Amino acid sequence: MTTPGQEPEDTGSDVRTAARAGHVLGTNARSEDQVVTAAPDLYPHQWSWDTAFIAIGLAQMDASLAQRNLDALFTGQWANGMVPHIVFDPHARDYFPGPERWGCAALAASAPDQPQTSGICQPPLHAVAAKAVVEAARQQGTAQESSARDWLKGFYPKLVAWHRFLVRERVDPKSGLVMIFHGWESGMDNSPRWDAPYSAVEVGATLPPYQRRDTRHVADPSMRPTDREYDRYLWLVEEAKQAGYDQAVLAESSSFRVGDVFFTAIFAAANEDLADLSELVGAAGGADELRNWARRAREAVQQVADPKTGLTADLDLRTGQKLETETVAGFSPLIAGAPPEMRESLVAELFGPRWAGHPGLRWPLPPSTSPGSVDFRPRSYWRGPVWPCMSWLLSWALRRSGEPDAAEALRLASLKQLEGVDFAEYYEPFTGTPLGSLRQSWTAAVALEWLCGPATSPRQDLERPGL
Ligand code: 2M8
Repeated sequence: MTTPGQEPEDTGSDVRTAARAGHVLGTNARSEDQVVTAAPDLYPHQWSWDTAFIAIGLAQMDASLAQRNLDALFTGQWANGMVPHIVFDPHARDYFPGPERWGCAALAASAPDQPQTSGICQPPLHAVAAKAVVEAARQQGTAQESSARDWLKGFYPKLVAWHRFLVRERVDPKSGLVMIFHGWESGMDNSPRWDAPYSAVEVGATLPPYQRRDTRHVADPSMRPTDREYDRYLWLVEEAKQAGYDQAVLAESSSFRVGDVFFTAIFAAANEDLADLSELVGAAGGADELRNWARRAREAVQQVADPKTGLTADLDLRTGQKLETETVAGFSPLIAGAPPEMRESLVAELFGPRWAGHPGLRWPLPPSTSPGSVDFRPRSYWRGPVWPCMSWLLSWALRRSGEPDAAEALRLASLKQLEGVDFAEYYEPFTGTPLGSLRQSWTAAVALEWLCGPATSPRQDLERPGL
């Protein structure tokens, strides 16, 4: 592990990394509106949580550009408050499943006609992004700060509507965890977390034929989910369509219904940040409700934590089974907030031999699945590779919950990982080889935040009471 507080030896390489990251975000931006897509070939649209990460990175350079990206995503927000997981660009056709397959505008009363969107959601990191944007604007001068505050007045109610959707439609009353109806909603599509619930999904004979496009954009198809997995992903889309994307129907009928602990942890953190923002827009009256949602989400996360390690499990809501897999999502209490003893044991676990302290790793960073697990596959997507966006989320959470040394260790190791190589979607843990999409926007964005954001100049206003 890197010694806490240690500076990267070669600051010139940091400047080069920051310049390369800015370049990737610039070339991934659409020329007409400066909206940054998730990746040029593999993901040529706006993805929901990718956009939150992208905004956090862009904000370090230009807060108004970050605002524009969040605004563009929210043009796809549904009337029921849901922020869909993809907002489609009508000019980019080379992605499957595209808008025709989802059919949202025709099937769901709350879906917008334009822009076209998918019919499911992803983890709600957007309030965290909005807070980061406002804080970055404050550092950029009085004019930027005042324009960010004006922007927030319009954006804040959209965030509240999004969070209210989750509380109304998705919080499982019994466990308090956020329910998801598709593994894509977790953002960790083929993670071993979902192996058991997916094994019960029976693909119907009426699944319309389809042609995958994703495998064409990677060097080796084994980096992507298998065809069998894809059949199930597409079948769940058919089920959602049959339900007319009605959330109450899906909560009863979907053959994939899981309490997602990591989604819930992000929801806890996002509610805290939204409560902080409420004061800035003169809506402090709403803060109590938001902090209450945060508390409930935090408690739900802690409820599924192992008493010894603090590592969490997801919950299969169809069977009541606890899904105990060794994935990076196990560190959810670090994101949601945890009592000091739980935090300490999770930090020890994080840098221990089953995770970032595994002796074979190229860089001391947590892989998406523990190398000690039977489910570990070093090159296969969410089943083993290291994802910089996850390392960032953990380092951000550690920084704000009073673990600056651990946060700094992840930051420094990640900057080493990204030095002189592509901003890939994910990295092989033992060799450091870049895998998947090689110009992935959120990877470039988190590099910018690590290099230009508050971690490089600790600020008082990042101290968070109450966690
Ligand atoms: C991946 O998911 C999409 C489906 O939503 C795909 O494989 O086609 C995931 O890594 C997800 O977390 C991410 O938001 C998306 C775009 O980067 O790609």
